[in-house]
Amino acid sequence: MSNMTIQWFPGHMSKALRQVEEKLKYVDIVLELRDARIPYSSSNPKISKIIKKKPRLILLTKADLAESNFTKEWISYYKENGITALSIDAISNYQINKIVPTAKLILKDLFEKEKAKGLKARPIKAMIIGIPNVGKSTLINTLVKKKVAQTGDRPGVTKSLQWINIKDEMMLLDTPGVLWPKFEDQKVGLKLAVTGAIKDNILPLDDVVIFALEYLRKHYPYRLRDRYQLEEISDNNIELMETIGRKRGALLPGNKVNFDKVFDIILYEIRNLLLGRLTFEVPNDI
Ligand SMILES: Nc1nc2c(ncn2[C@@H]2O[C@H](COP(=O)(O)OP(=O)(O)O)[C@@H](O)[C@H]2O)c(=O)[nH]1
Ligand SMILES: [Mg+2]
Repeated sequence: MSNMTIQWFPGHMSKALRQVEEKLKYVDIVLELRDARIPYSSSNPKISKIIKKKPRLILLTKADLAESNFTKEWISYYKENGITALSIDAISNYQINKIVPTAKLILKDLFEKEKAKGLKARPIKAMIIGIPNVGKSTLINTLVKKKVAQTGDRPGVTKSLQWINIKDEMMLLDTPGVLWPKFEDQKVGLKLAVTGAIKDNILPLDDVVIFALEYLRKHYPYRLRDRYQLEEISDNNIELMETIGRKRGALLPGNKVNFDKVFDIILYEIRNLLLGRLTFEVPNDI
């Protein structure tokens, strides 16, 4: 592996966590987004400490890109740990309408207590958090499209915060909490890069592509073979990339393989379902 030093700003991470922590007191529940293809690597390891006992719903985003049986495994894994998780796809609207009812179920006790005290029924107050590119804005837009209204000028709602009303049942803080992934662990960084969570110039692209090919060779060999029409899958990464490059005509003058082009082809195809739905980590890995 080549040098994997990452431009890393711990200050950003603590500031982001602090901002989430400050807003926590205004909401009933946190909707924590994680990428269904890498639910562990796309989370922030410090978030559980910050959230403490605040109710939480984990939303596994981009479920359309992940293998559904593994997504189910993750959901069971969270359940075993006392956390409710729901897989969603904010582009095709898959399970979007389950978010509010699931949040209601999680908050059942709280609302029953309020009712017993004679308080009026009220919308759930929620905030969305997650690492960059996990789908926060897309989800907010999808939820908003389902119903109108921007801010909440309701009694008992802090004026300085902006809320988005989702039907009459939920109010969402209009700015999501941005978490930073923790990619000091090489594998975590590589998974974030393969799925496009971090920009392609952050890690050396050859490392990212080699990681992806090794993962595919081990877990999805038949897909590699079919996609690139390989008779056999070479154990040698350079040789494998060369074969793919030649098959695709990614060549430089002198009939040499254009590796930069090969990197782009492979990453594009992985990220855009051309090798099928892919999951890059399962609960057993962690
Ligand atoms: N396939 C798929 N792509 C998604 C989904 N949600 C978001 N995206 C894409 O992921 C990228 C980042 O989404 P965005 O909402 O901007 O992420 P944010 O940085 O967390 O706000 C965009 O290209 C979205 O189109 C999803 O459920 N499925
Ligand atoms: Mg955004």
